[in-house]
Amino acid sequence: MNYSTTIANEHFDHLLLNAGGIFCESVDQLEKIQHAPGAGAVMTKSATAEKRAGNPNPRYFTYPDHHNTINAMGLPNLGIDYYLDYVLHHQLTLPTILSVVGLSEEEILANLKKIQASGYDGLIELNLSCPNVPGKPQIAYDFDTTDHLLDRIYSFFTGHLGVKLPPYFDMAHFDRIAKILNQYPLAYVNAVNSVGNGLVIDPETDRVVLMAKGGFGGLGGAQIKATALANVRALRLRLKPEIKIIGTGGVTTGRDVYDHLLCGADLVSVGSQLAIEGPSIFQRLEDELEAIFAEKHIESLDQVRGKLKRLD
Ligand code: RRO
Repeated sequence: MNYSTTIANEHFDHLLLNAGGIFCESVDQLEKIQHAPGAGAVMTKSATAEKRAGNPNPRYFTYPDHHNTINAMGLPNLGIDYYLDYVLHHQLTLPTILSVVGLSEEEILANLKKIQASGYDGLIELNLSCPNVPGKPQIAYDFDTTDHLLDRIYSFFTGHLGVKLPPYFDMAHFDRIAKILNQYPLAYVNAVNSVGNGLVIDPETDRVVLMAKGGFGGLGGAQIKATALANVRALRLRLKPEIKIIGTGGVTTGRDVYDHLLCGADLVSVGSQLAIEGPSIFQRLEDELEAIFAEKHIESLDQVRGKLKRLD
């Protein structure tokens, strides 16, 4: 299959990439994705202005079923200068997306100003949905704040920006966020971040499995697939066509990638299952996707992308 896909000025030869937070904190990890067969792009860990240690351990838990996770990492990262240096000065094999975040509006704006001043011309992802910093709400659940922030950003910013969104659960919220995003020249949206503030209990000890936040954390893996697909689909039906979509959530098989495509995803990222299996997962998923295309006699991505069928 020809997987050729374009977002803004970036060209992708494969559809899959690592989801934010997974295999992307250090250059060593990032390089493993750069060289993973079947990978189409690399996402860096969301960077704050200064490096952060994150929340105390345990802060990441894989369910015994090996397909689901909960995390309260708390934004551990090596700081914007580290990741900016990586995308500017390393020999990158794949298109690489520089993810940024901030603990305040001013920090976000300062990070974007720094990136713009550096001359970096690649894709940037603004994480509006980190669920795990104690006392800091997920920005994109506050529609007015999101609109105001994007307005401030686009008063000076000329780069290629995408936004990482939290999952929405109400049709009125899909309408509201799409209307806001459609006002801006965004390159893409990435839907979805982990499903915030779930709670997992260890049946042997009757305790939570994460140290921070009393055990509350972001859910990932197979359990969030239906929520992720709903968000990709709902956004694709509402966003202007220039805004592309990275589908994230619940990908453990080639069929899951196929379903994200049906809902309208341009690229698909893999989080929990990448952490479980390692970077060899990209080739497995692409091979499984190829098998589905062969079985259905599909010859081009256009026959699948956004082509979900309704019953009426
Ligand atoms: O670092 C984290 O705790 C984290 C982040 Br920034 C995010 O965007 N999503 C997530 O599940 N964890």
